[in-house]
Amino acid sequence: MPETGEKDISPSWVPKEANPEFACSVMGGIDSAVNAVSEAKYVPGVSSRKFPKKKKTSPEQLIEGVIKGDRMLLSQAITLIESNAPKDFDKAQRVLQALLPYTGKALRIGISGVPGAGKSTTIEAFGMMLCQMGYKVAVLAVDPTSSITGGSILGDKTRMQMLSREPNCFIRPSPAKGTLGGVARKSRETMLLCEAYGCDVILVETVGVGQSEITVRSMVDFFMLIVLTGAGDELQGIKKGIMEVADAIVVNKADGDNYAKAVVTQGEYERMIEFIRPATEGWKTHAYLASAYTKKGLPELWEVMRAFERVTKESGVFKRRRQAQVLSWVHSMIDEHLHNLFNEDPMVKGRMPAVMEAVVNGVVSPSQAVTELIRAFDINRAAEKHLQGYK
Ligand SMILES: Nc1nc2c(ncn2[C@@H]2O[C@H](COP(=O)(O)OP(=O)(O)OP(=O)(O)O)[C@@H](O)[C@H]2O)c(=O)[nH]1
Ligand SMILES: [Mg+2]
Repeated sequence: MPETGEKDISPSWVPKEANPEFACSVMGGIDSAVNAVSEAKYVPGVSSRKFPKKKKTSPEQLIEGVIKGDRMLLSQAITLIESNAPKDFDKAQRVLQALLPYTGKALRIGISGVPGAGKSTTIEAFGMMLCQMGYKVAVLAVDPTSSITGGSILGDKTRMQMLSREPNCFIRPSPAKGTLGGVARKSRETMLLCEAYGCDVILVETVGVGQSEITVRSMVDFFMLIVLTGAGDELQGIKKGIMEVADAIVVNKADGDNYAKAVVTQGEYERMIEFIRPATEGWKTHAYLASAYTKKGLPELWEVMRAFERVTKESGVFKRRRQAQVLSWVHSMIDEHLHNLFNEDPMVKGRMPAVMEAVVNGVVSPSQAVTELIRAFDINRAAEKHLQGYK
Protein backbone atom coordinates (compact mmCIF):
# COMPACT_ATOMS: atom_id res chain seq x y z
CA MET A 1 0.00 0.00 0.00
CA PRO A 2 1.35 3.43 -0.82
CA GLU A 3 2.23 5.78 1.98
CA THR A 4 -0.55 8.02 3.14
CA GLY A 5 -0.88 11.19 1.14
CA GLU A 6 -0.07 9.42 -2.16
CA LYS A 7 -2.85 8.58 -4.58
CA ASP A 8 -3.69 4.86 -4.56
CA ILE A 9 -2.90 3.55 -8.03
CA SER A 10 -3.06 -0.17 -7.17
CA PRO A 11 -5.28 -2.36 -9.29
CA SER A 12 -8.67 -3.05 -7.77
CA TRP A 13 -7.79 -6.73 -7.13
CA VAL A 14 -5.03 -5.82 -4.65
CA PRO A 15 -6.37 -6.60 -1.16
CA LYS A 16 -6.79 -3.45 0.88
CA GLU A 17 -4.69 -4.85 3.69
CA ALA A 18 -1.85 -6.12 1.45
CA ASN A 19 1.66 -5.05 2.41
CA PRO A 20 3.74 -2.94 -0.02
CA GLU A 21 5.55 -6.04 -1.37
CA PHE A 22 2.34 -7.50 -2.71
CA ALA A 23 2.51 -8.34 -6.40
CA CYS A 24 4.98 -6.49 -8.56
CA SER A 25 5.52 -2.80 -8.34
CA VAL A 26 2.78 -0.78 -9.89
CA MET A 27 3.91 2.16 -11.96
CA GLY A 28 1.90 5.33 -12.04
CA GLY A 29 0.56 6.21 -15.46
CA ILE A 30 1.96 9.14 -17.39
CA ASP A 31 0.04 12.33 -17.33
CA SER A 32 -1.98 12.26 -20.52
CA ALA A 33 -0.98 15.80 -21.29
CA VAL A 34 2.65 14.72 -21.54
CA ASN A 35 4.04 13.15 -24.69
CA ALA A 36 5.23 9.71 -23.62
CA VAL A 37 8.23 9.72 -25.96
CA SER A 38 9.68 13.18 -25.79
CA GLU A 39 8.04 14.20 -22.53
CA ALA A 40 7.07 17.41 -24.23
CA LYS A 41 3.97 19.05 -22.90
CA TYR A 42 0.89 18.81 -25.06
CA VAL A 43 0.41 22.00 -26.99
CA PRO A 44 -3.07 22.45 -28.43
CA GLY A 45 -3.07 22.50 -32.24
CA VAL A 46 0.40 20.97 -32.48
CA SER A 47 0.69 17.32 -33.50
CA SER A 48 2.36 15.07 -30.95
CA ARG A 49 3.51 12.56 -33.68
CA LYS A 50 7.18 11.87 -33.37
CA PHE A 51 7.54 11.57 -37.16
CA PRO A 52 5.57 14.10 -39.13
CA LYS A 53 3.38 12.65 -41.85
CA LYS A 54 5.44 12.30 -45.04
CA LYS A 55 4.55 14.88 -47.62
CA LYS A 56 3.79 13.44 -51.03
CA THR A 57 6.33 14.30 -53.66
CA SER A 58 4.87 16.51 -56.36
CA PRO A 59 4.97 15.52 -60.05
CA GLU A 60 7.38 18.43 -60.64
CA GLN A 61 9.77 17.10 -58.00
CA LEU A 62 9.58 13.64 -59.56
CA ILE A 63 10.29 14.99 -63.04
CA GLU A 64 13.28 16.99 -61.88
CA GLY A 65 14.58 14.14 -59.74
CA VAL A 66 14.41 11.56 -62.52
CA ILE A 67 16.24 13.83 -64.96
CA LYS A 68 18.91 14.54 -62.35
CA GLY A 69 19.41 10.81 -61.83
CA ASP A 70 17.91 10.57 -58.35
CA ARG A 71 17.32 6.87 -57.66
CA MET A 72 14.80 7.40 -54.89
CA LEU A 73 12.67 9.71 -56.97
CA LEU A 74 12.88 7.31 -59.92
CA SER A 75 11.49 4.56 -57.66
CA GLN A 76 8.73 6.88 -56.50
CA ALA A 77 7.85 7.83 -60.06
CA ILE A 78 7.63 4.14 -61.00
CA THR A 79 5.41 3.46 -57.99
CA LEU A 80 3.12 6.24 -59.21
CA ILE A 81 3.01 4.67 -62.69
CA GLU A 82 2.27 1.27 -61.19
CA SER A 83 -0.54 2.59 -59.01
CA ASN A 84 -3.98 1.33 -59.91
CA ALA A 85 -5.69 4.24 -58.18
CA PRO A 86 -7.54 6.38 -60.75
CA LYS A 87 -6.43 9.58 -58.99
CA ASP A 88 -2.77 8.70 -59.63
CA PHE A 89 -3.28 8.14 -63.33
CA ASP A 90 -3.37 11.81 -64.22
CA LYS A 91 -0.30 12.61 -62.15
CA ALA A 92 1.62 9.67 -63.61
CA GLN A 93 0.81 10.75 -67.13
CA ARG A 94 1.95 14.30 -66.38
CA VAL A 95 5.28 12.95 -65.22
CA LEU A 96 5.63 10.71 -68.27
CA GLN A 97 4.66 13.43 -70.68
CA ALA A 98 7.27 15.79 -69.28
CA LEU A 99 9.95 13.10 -69.41
CA LEU A 100 9.17 11.94 -72.93
CA PRO A 101 11.79 14.19 -74.60
CA TYR A 102 14.47 12.51 -72.48
CA THR A 103 13.56 8.98 -73.50
CA GLY A 104 14.47 6.65 -76.34
CA LYS A 105 18.24 6.68 -76.09
CA ALA A 106 18.83 3.31 -74.43
CA LEU A 107 19.29 -0.02 -76.16
CA ARG A 108 16.35 -2.16 -75.09
CA ILE A 109 17.08 -5.86 -74.75
CA GLY A 110 14.56 -8.60 -74.03
CA ILE A 111 15.68 -11.86 -72.43
CA SER A 112 13.56 -14.96 -72.49
CA GLY A 113 13.95 -18.68 -71.96
CA VAL A 114 12.35 -21.63 -70.23
CA PRO A 115 12.36 -21.58 -66.40
CA GLY A 116 15.80 -22.49 -65.15
CA ALA A 117 17.58 -21.60 -68.39
CA GLY A 118 19.67 -19.10 -66.47
CA LYS A 119 18.06 -15.77 -67.39
CA SER A 120 18.52 -14.12 -64.01
CA THR A 121 22.06 -15.45 -63.56
CA THR A 122 22.99 -14.26 -67.04
CA ILE A 123 21.46 -10.84 -66.39
CA GLU A 124 23.47 -10.58 -63.18
CA ALA A 125 26.75 -11.42 -64.95
CA PHE A 126 25.97 -9.45 -68.10
CA GLY A 127 24.69 -6.44 -66.15
CA MET A 128 27.79 -6.42 -63.95
CA MET A 129 29.96 -6.51 -67.05
CA LEU A 130 28.12 -3.55 -68.58
CA CYS A 131 28.36 -1.54 -65.36
CA GLN A 132 32.09 -2.20 -65.22
CA MET A 133 32.31 -0.94 -68.78
CA GLY A 134 30.78 2.31 -67.54
CA TYR A 135 27.20 1.86 -68.73
CA LYS A 136 24.14 2.66 -66.65
CA VAL A 137 21.82 -0.35 -66.66
CA ALA A 138 18.18 -0.99 -65.73
CA VAL A 139 16.80 -4.48 -65.16
CA LEU A 140 13.04 -4.90 -65.44
CA ALA A 141 10.82 -7.94 -65.47
CA VAL A 142 7.55 -8.74 -67.15
CA ASP A 143 6.04 -11.58 -65.27
CA PRO A 144 2.25 -11.77 -65.17
CA THR A 145 2.53 -14.98 -63.15
CA SER A 146 4.24 -13.20 -60.26
CA SER A 147 0.86 -12.08 -58.92
CA ILE A 148 -0.08 -15.73 -58.64
CA THR A 149 3.16 -17.29 -57.44
CA GLY A 150 4.52 -14.22 -55.67
CA GLY A 151 7.85 -16.01 -55.63
CA SER A 152 9.86 -14.88 -58.59
CA ILE A 153 10.51 -11.41 -57.24
CA LEU A 154 12.14 -12.83 -54.17
CA GLY A 155 14.08 -15.33 -56.24
CA ASP A 156 15.46 -12.68 -58.53
CA LYS A 157 16.49 -10.44 -55.68
CA THR A 158 18.61 -13.21 -54.25
CA ARG A 159 19.97 -14.27 -57.65
CA MET A 160 21.02 -10.74 -58.56
CA GLN A 161 22.72 -9.98 -55.29
CA MET A 162 25.85 -8.37 -56.74
CA LEU A 163 23.99 -6.40 -59.37
CA SER A 164 21.48 -5.07 -56.84
CA ARG A 165 24.38 -3.46 -54.95
CA GLU A 166 25.83 -1.90 -58.08
CA PRO A 167 25.23 1.90 -58.03
CA ASN A 168 25.05 2.04 -61.83
CA CYS A 169 22.28 -0.51 -61.97
CA PHE A 170 18.61 -0.09 -61.19
CA ILE A 171 16.56 -3.25 -60.69
CA ARG A 172 12.78 -3.22 -60.64
CA PRO A 173 10.79 -6.45 -60.28
CA SER A 174 7.67 -7.06 -62.29
CA PRO A 175 4.59 -5.12 -61.20
CA ALA A 176 2.90 -7.72 -59.09
CA LYS A 177 -0.70 -7.20 -60.05
CA GLY A 178 -2.70 -7.30 -63.19
CA THR A 179 -3.24 -8.87 -66.55
CA LEU A 180 -0.39 -9.27 -69.02
CA GLY A 181 -1.62 -6.15 -70.82
CA GLY A 182 -1.63 -4.14 -67.59
CA VAL A 183 1.76 -5.43 -66.50
CA ALA A 184 3.21 -4.68 -69.94
CA ARG A 185 1.90 -1.10 -69.95
CA LYS A 186 3.53 -0.45 -66.60
CA SER A 187 6.80 -2.04 -67.70
CA ARG A 188 6.85 0.01 -70.89
CA GLU A 189 6.30 3.23 -68.99
CA THR A 190 8.88 2.18 -66.40
CA MET A 191 11.31 1.63 -69.25
CA LEU A 192 10.75 5.21 -70.43
CA LEU A 193 11.35 6.55 -66.92
CA CYS A 194 14.60 4.57 -66.71
CA GLU A 195 15.72 6.10 -69.98
CA ALA A 196 14.97 9.61 -68.74
CA TYR A 197 16.95 8.69 -65.62
CA GLY A 198 19.92 8.12 -67.91
CA CYS A 199 20.14 4.36 -68.46
CA ASP A 200 22.09 3.26 -71.52
CA VAL A 201 20.88 -0.34 -71.54
CA ILE A 202 17.54 -1.77 -70.42
CA LEU A 203 17.36 -5.50 -69.81
CA VAL A 204 13.84 -6.91 -69.66
CA GLU A 205 13.49 -10.45 -68.33
CA THR A 206 10.38 -12.43 -69.09
CA VAL A 207 9.22 -15.82 -67.97
CA GLY A 208 9.26 -18.35 -70.77
CA VAL A 209 5.55 -19.03 -70.66
CA GLY A 210 2.46 -17.92 -72.48
CA GLN A 211 2.21 -14.68 -74.34
CA SER A 212 4.67 -12.74 -72.19
CA GLU A 213 7.61 -13.31 -74.56
CA ILE A 214 5.73 -11.94 -77.52
CA THR A 215 4.70 -8.96 -75.43
CA VAL A 216 8.30 -8.30 -74.42
CA ARG A 217 9.42 -8.70 -78.04
CA SER A 218 7.02 -5.87 -78.84
CA MET A 219 8.77 -3.49 -76.45
CA VAL A 220 12.48 -4.14 -77.11
CA ASP A 221 14.99 -3.63 -79.91
CA PHE A 222 16.93 -6.85 -79.50
CA PHE A 223 15.43 -10.11 -78.31
CA MET A 224 17.58 -12.88 -76.91
CA LEU A 225 16.44 -16.42 -76.22
CA ILE A 226 18.43 -18.38 -73.64
CA VAL A 227 18.36 -22.14 -74.13
CA LEU A 228 19.82 -25.14 -72.39
CA THR A 229 21.99 -27.89 -73.74
CA GLY A 230 20.43 -31.05 -75.09
CA ALA A 231 18.45 -29.30 -77.79
CA GLY A 232 17.18 -32.62 -79.09
CA ASP A 233 15.01 -33.19 -76.02
CA GLU A 234 14.44 -29.58 -75.22
CA LEU A 235 13.35 -28.56 -78.67
CA GLN A 236 10.07 -30.33 -78.09
CA GLY A 237 9.33 -27.84 -75.35
CA ILE A 238 10.42 -24.77 -77.31
CA LYS A 239 7.78 -23.20 -79.44
CA LYS A 240 8.86 -22.50 -82.97
CA GLY A 241 7.16 -19.11 -82.66
CA ILE A 242 9.59 -17.93 -80.05
CA MET A 243 12.59 -18.84 -82.18
CA GLU A 244 11.10 -16.79 -84.98
CA VAL A 245 11.27 -13.62 -82.91
CA ALA A 246 14.79 -14.11 -81.51
CA ASP A 247 17.74 -12.01 -82.73
CA ALA A 248 20.15 -14.28 -80.87
CA ILE A 249 19.95 -17.73 -79.35
CA VAL A 250 22.26 -18.23 -76.44
CA VAL A 251 23.20 -21.72 -75.32
CA ASN A 252 23.89 -21.02 -71.66
CA LYS A 253 25.80 -23.10 -69.11
CA ALA A 254 28.60 -23.76 -71.62
CA ASP A 255 31.01 -24.60 -68.82
CA GLY A 256 32.65 -27.58 -67.12
CA ASP A 257 31.38 -30.98 -68.20
CA ASN A 258 28.53 -29.30 -70.02
CA TYR A 259 30.76 -27.48 -72.50
CA ALA A 260 31.00 -30.26 -75.11
CA LYS A 261 27.23 -30.76 -75.03
CA ALA A 262 26.73 -27.02 -75.43
CA VAL A 263 28.83 -27.02 -78.59
CA VAL A 264 26.66 -29.80 -80.05
CA THR A 265 23.51 -27.91 -79.08
CA GLN A 266 24.80 -24.73 -80.68
CA GLY A 267 25.29 -26.64 -83.95
CA GLU A 268 21.75 -28.03 -83.74
CA TYR A 269 20.25 -24.59 -83.26
CA GLU A 270 22.35 -23.16 -86.06
CA ARG A 271 20.95 -25.76 -88.43
CA MET A 272 17.42 -25.11 -87.30
CA ILE A 273 17.65 -21.33 -87.68
CA GLU A 274 18.42 -21.91 -91.35
CA PHE A 275 14.78 -22.82 -91.87
CA ILE A 276 13.33 -19.94 -89.91
CA ARG A 277 12.53 -16.50 -91.22
CA PRO A 278 14.83 -13.88 -89.61
CA ALA A 279 13.29 -11.96 -86.74
CA THR A 280 14.72 -8.66 -87.91
CA GLU A 281 15.03 -7.55 -91.49
CA GLY A 282 18.68 -7.46 -92.56
CA TRP A 283 19.93 -9.34 -89.52
CA LYS A 284 20.98 -12.98 -89.39
CA THR A 285 20.13 -14.73 -86.12
CA HIS A 286 22.84 -17.07 -84.82
CA ALA A 287 23.31 -19.39 -81.86
CA TYR A 288 26.06 -18.43 -79.40
CA LEU A 289 27.74 -20.12 -76.48
CA ALA A 290 27.86 -18.45 -73.07
CA SER A 291 28.30 -19.17 -69.42
CA ALA A 292 26.92 -16.94 -66.73
CA TYR A 293 29.28 -18.75 -64.32
CA THR A 294 32.60 -18.33 -66.14
CA LYS A 295 31.37 -15.19 -67.98
CA LYS A 296 32.78 -16.60 -71.19
CA GLY A 297 30.91 -15.49 -74.26
CA LEU A 298 29.34 -12.45 -72.56
CA PRO A 299 31.67 -9.77 -74.03
CA GLU A 300 31.10 -11.34 -77.47
CA LEU A 301 27.36 -11.20 -76.90
CA TRP A 302 27.59 -7.48 -76.19
CA GLU A 303 29.53 -7.06 -79.43
CA VAL A 304 26.70 -8.87 -81.26
CA MET A 305 24.19 -6.43 -79.76
CA ARG A 306 26.27 -3.42 -80.72
CA ALA A 307 26.59 -4.75 -84.25
CA PHE A 308 22.83 -5.27 -84.37
CA GLU A 309 22.25 -1.70 -83.24
CA ARG A 310 24.67 -0.37 -85.87
CA VAL A 311 23.23 -2.42 -88.72
CA THR A 312 19.58 -1.74 -87.94
CA LYS A 313 20.14 1.97 -87.30
CA GLU A 314 21.90 2.32 -90.64
CA SER A 315 19.14 0.50 -92.49
CA GLY A 316 16.34 2.38 -90.73
CA VAL A 317 14.87 -0.86 -89.35
CA PHE A 318 15.60 0.24 -85.78
CA LYS A 319 13.55 3.43 -86.07
CA ARG A 320 10.75 1.78 -88.02
CA ARG A 321 10.41 -0.96 -85.42
CA ARG A 322 10.18 1.55 -82.58
CA GLN A 323 7.52 3.50 -84.43
CA ALA A 324 5.53 0.36 -85.13
CA GLN A 325 5.91 -0.67 -81.48
CA VAL A 326 4.55 2.57 -80.09
CA LEU A 327 1.61 2.48 -82.50
CA SER A 328 0.73 -1.09 -81.61
CA TRP A 329 1.01 -0.09 -77.96
CA VAL A 330 -1.65 2.56 -78.50
CA HIS A 331 -3.86 0.06 -80.34
CA SER A 332 -3.54 -2.55 -77.63
CA MET A 333 -4.42 0.04 -74.98
CA ILE A 334 -7.50 1.07 -76.94
CA ASP A 335 -8.52 -2.61 -77.16
CA GLU A 336 -8.00 -3.05 -73.45
CA HIS A 337 -9.93 0.09 -72.51
CA LEU A 338 -12.86 -0.76 -74.78
CA HIS A 339 -12.90 -4.29 -73.47
CA ASN A 340 -13.03 -3.02 -69.88
CA LEU A 341 -15.65 -0.37 -70.64
CA PHE A 342 -17.84 -2.97 -72.31
CA ASN A 343 -17.53 -5.56 -69.57
CA GLU A 344 -18.07 -3.06 -66.77
CA ASP A 345 -21.09 -1.40 -68.34
CA PRO A 346 -24.13 -2.08 -66.10
CA MET A 347 -26.48 -2.60 -69.05
CA VAL A 348 -24.16 -5.14 -70.63
CA LYS A 349 -23.60 -6.82 -67.29
CA GLY A 350 -27.34 -7.03 -66.73
CA ARG A 351 -28.09 -8.53 -70.15
CA MET A 352 -25.10 -10.84 -70.32
CA PRO A 353 -26.34 -13.88 -68.30
CA ALA A 354 -29.65 -14.21 -70.18
CA VAL A 355 -28.00 -13.75 -73.59
CA MET A 356 -25.30 -16.28 -72.79
CA GLU A 357 -27.86 -18.78 -71.64
CA ALA A 358 -29.79 -18.32 -74.85
CA VAL A 359 -26.60 -18.95 -76.85
CA VAL A 360 -25.76 -22.09 -74.89
CA ASN A 361 -29.29 -23.42 -75.42
CA GLY A 362 -29.10 -22.75 -79.14
CA VAL A 363 -31.93 -20.21 -79.06
CA VAL A 364 -29.77 -17.28 -80.17
CA SER A 365 -26.79 -17.40 -82.53
CA PRO A 366 -23.44 -16.05 -81.28
CA SER A 367 -23.54 -13.23 -83.84
CA GLN A 368 -27.01 -12.22 -82.78
CA ALA A 369 -25.95 -12.30 -79.13
CA VAL A 370 -23.05 -9.97 -79.84
CA THR A 371 -25.30 -7.55 -81.74
CA GLU A 372 -27.75 -7.50 -78.86
CA LEU A 373 -25.07 -6.83 -76.26
CA ILE A 374 -23.44 -4.12 -78.35
CA ARG A 375 -26.88 -2.48 -78.69
CA ALA A 376 -27.29 -2.57 -74.93
CA PHE A 377 -23.87 -0.96 -74.49
CA ASP A 378 -24.05 2.79 -74.00
CA ILE A 379 -20.61 3.97 -75.04
CA ASN A 380 -21.22 7.63 -74.19
CA ARG A 381 -22.18 6.90 -70.63
CA ALA A 382 -19.31 4.42 -70.25
CA ALA A 383 -16.79 6.92 -71.64
CA GLU A 384 -18.07 9.65 -69.33
CA LYS A 385 -17.75 7.37 -66.32
CA HIS A 386 -14.29 6.36 -67.45
CA LEU A 387 -13.10 9.98 -67.73
CA GLN A 388 -14.59 10.84 -64.35
CA GLY A 389 -12.50 8.11 -62.81
CA TYR A 390 -9.34 9.93 -63.88
CA LYS A 391 -10.29 13.27 -62.37
N1 LIG B 1 26.62 -24.40 -64.74
C1 LIG B 1 25.92 -23.30 -64.89
N2 LIG B 1 24.77 -23.13 -64.19
C2 LIG B 1 24.09 -21.99 -64.37
C3 LIG B 1 24.50 -20.98 -65.27
N3 LIG B 1 23.60 -19.99 -65.27
C4 LIG B 1 22.65 -20.34 -64.38
N4 LIG B 1 22.93 -21.54 -63.83
C5 LIG B 1 22.12 -22.23 -62.80
O1 LIG B 1 20.86 -22.55 -63.34
C6 LIG B 1 19.83 -22.41 -62.37
C7 LIG B 1 18.72 -21.50 -62.87
O2 LIG B 1 19.22 -20.21 -63.08
P1 LIG B 1 18.32 -18.89 -63.07
O3 LIG B 1 19.21 -17.75 -63.43
O4 LIG B 1 17.56 -18.79 -61.83
O5 LIG B 1 17.32 -19.24 -64.24
P2 LIG B 1 16.06 -18.41 -64.75
O6 LIG B 1 15.99 -18.68 -66.21
O7 LIG B 1 16.13 -16.99 -64.33
O8 LIG B 1 14.89 -19.15 -64.02
P3 LIG B 1 13.41 -18.62 -63.68
O9 LIG B 1 13.52 -17.21 -63.19
O10 LIG B 1 12.93 -19.56 -62.66
O11 LIG B 1 12.65 -18.71 -64.96
C8 LIG B 1 20.50 -21.86 -61.12
O12 LIG B 1 20.71 -22.92 -60.24
C9 LIG B 1 21.80 -21.30 -61.63
O13 LIG B 1 22.81 -21.36 -60.66
C10 LIG B 1 25.73 -21.20 -66.00
O14 LIG B 1 26.18 -20.41 -66.80
N5 LIG B 1 26.37 -22.38 -65.76
MG1 LIG C 1 14.73 -15.69 -63.26
